[in-house]
Amino acid sequence: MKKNFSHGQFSENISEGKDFSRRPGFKNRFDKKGFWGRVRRTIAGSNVVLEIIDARFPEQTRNKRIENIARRNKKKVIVVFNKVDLIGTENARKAAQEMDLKKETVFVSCTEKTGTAKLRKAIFEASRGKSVKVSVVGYPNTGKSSVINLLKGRKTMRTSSTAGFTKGEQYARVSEKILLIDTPGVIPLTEMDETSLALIGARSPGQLQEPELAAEKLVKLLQGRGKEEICGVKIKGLDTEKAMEEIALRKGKLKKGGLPDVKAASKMLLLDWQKGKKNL
Ligand SMILES: Nc1nc2c(ncn2[C@@H]2O[C@H](COP(=O)(O)OP(=O)(O)OP(=O)(O)O)[C@@H](O)[C@H]2O)c(=O)[nH]1
Ligand SMILES: [Mg+2]
Repeated sequence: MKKNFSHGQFSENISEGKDFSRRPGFKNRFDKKGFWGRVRRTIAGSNVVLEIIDARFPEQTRNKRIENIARRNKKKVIVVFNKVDLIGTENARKAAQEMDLKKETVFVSCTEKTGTAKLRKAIFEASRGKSVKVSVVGYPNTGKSSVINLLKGRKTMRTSSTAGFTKGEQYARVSEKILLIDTPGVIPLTEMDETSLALIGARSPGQLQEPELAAEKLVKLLQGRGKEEICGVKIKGLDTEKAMEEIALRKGKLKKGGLPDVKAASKMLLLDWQKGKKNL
């Protein structure tokens, strides 16, 4: 297959800020078949790659396959630790130091709008001030569309806590010289189980077979991080199953007969976690 890639080849589906994938009849070019080919072509057709990772789980949301594709295509990668507001920039920096990254790293928060100038500078330096196309890639829900909005200074791309929200590539010009390409999240093809995917936000609670398991794992994780209560329920030292029942009762998630609806409470808790609610 021809590997050449030019803007024109897919421009019928792309224009700035418009999500054509939502129009009836749109054929999703990022369907599983050919997915990696698509990622490869997007990267090959850009000059710089922004790999967006979730600062809370840098190792798990980093994608070495993307980095390898970029290296083979001789494209510079800037690793963006996003959502630093949820763990603190210093902790994110420490985590970065412990990783074998050897790449440019930038720390940003899209909600608190921090790190923008450094990110712009990194892109400018990577392109040596020339006009660039920047592909923005990463796992579902890491904040790719949000980072574009951050650079743009306003909401151009639609964002959502639903994993896999962006369906096709979309362009956004953030300055005379910088053109960004938003892409759908990279579907992790690794052996990661659904619980782990839920915790890193790559699978939405509604898509889980067993949200209860993921919610219990989350409670355990938060206990391990020294959190004392969730939704007003003291979780310190509490069995995770019991904790979820208490949370269901506290949040009024009840089945007929007043029994706690743990499944509903689990989905609610996971959604708050994936949205990056501050109190979790
Ligand atoms: N707390 C916090 N939440 C963020 C930040 N950036 C993004 N989010 C939230 O993370 C969720 C996902 O953001 P998106 O920008 O839609 O992520 P995406 O990578 O484009 O997701 P897909 O298109 O589904 O692959 C949304 O609920 C955002 O509000 C951040 O810096 N801090
Ligand atoms: Mg998106």
